[in-house]
Parts: sequence; structure tokens; C-alpha cells
Amino acid sequence: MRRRLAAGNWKMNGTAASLSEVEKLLQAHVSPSVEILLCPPATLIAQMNWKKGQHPLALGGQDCHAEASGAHTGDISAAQLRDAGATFVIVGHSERRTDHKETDEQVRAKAEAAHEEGLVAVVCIGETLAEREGGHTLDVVSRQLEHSVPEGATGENTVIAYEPVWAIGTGLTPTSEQIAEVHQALRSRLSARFGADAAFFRLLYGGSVKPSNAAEIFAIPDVDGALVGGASLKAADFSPIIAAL
Ligand code: G2H
Repeated sequence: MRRRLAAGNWKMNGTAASLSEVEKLLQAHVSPSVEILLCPPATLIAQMNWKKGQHPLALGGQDCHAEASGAHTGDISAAQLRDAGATFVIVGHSERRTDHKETDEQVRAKAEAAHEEGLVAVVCIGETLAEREGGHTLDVVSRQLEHSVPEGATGENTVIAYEPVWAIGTGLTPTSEQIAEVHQALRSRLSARFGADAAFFRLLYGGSVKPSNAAEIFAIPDVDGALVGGASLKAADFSPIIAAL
């Protein structure tokens, strides 16, 4: 029912020379039941879109402004991402929430802007180590889900990425039980809010996903794929993760 999704978030990595990694990725055998998304720096989206229609790779931005245009130096709008070839955009990544003090309300406004442009919003949520150790994980992710995901969200226009902040880029990953607990809670909260459509939302896990742990993570109920950072930069790492889906 839900098409599995392998999403790569290149963060602030990659130049034109990195396009060779995309070529290698596209040469690997990929099942049609898996959707592959790459979110490179915005500078590379148009270049990666050079073979549009000839490959199954979806492209996404890593952030967008809540407004469509205007005097916002250094920002990029959902319309500009779509113009460059993106069909997705990540919003509310913890690095944005931390580095740029983004709030749930700002994240929701960005997701709404993405929806207005026809982009799928990949809304990121996740608890810090202190919040987990304090026993607040489910409260935190539920609050983030409630306030970061707009009313107009559907399983078609929104993907939820659960990324525990303490697992991002650290090599640490939660246990399967911990991931399962959060994903089940998220599905339940989505059901309470969106009714039957909750079944169509894809829930990704993110945080130190790598070839050696991908299969175990993908076997967890209600995990529909992954948002992969460091291990998406090289085709040699990302391909086996995709193959494990
Ligand atoms: C989490 C993830 C990608 P990494 O941020 O969004 O990064 O896989 O490097 O932990």
C-alpha cells in the first residue's frame, strides 16, 4: 500500500564532481517497488535533473522558505525548488531546528508552502538525548507531529521522518524496539488526526542508517524507508541500503 522510500540527504556536501556518484547509483539494479529520492544542495538540483524522464530518481530540496518570493537573502522558495526539478523538500530537519532556531510553527508554514507548489514535504521530527533520557520521547514527537504537520497534509503530499537528534551523524542508532515504539505512536497520532488517510503516510527512520543496519531497521513494523545522510553520499554505501528496502 505504501511505496517504500529511500531518501538521501546530502546536507552541505557535494559539488558538480559528485554527479558521478549519481551515475553510479542509477546503474545499480533498483526495484520498482522502491522510490529513491536525493536531496542534494540546491546548487546541484538542476544539474541532477539533466536526464529528467530517463531515470527513476526523485529530487528534493533540504529546506524552503515559507514565502514564494521576496527579500530573503540566501533563502530559497518551494517554487524555485520545483523550477529546478525538485518534487520533494525536507522541512524541519533537526539541523535547521538547531542552527536556525526553527519552530514547529515555522516548519508547518514551510510544509504548507511546499504543498502549495505541489511538492511533497518530508517533515522531520525527533527527540534530543536529554528528552529521551527524561522519558519524554513520545510527548516530544507527538507535539512536533501535531504542530509541524499542516492540516492539509495527506499521505500523498507528506512524508514523516523520525530522526532522533542523538542518532544523527553519531553512529548511534536506537534499538529496533525504540524505533518501533515511536513509529507505532506516530501512526496512532496520525490516525487520530487524519482518520483512514493515516495509513497512507510514509514514516521514515533517519539517523546513522548504514549498509550494516539497514535491513534490521527496514524489518521494523511501520518503517517505510529511511532518510539517510552520510551514507547517501557514496553510491557504494547508498546502493546496499536501497537494496535492503
Ligand atoms: C539524519 C541523517 C539524514 P545521518 O540527519 O537526515 O543523517 O544518516 O548522517 O545520521
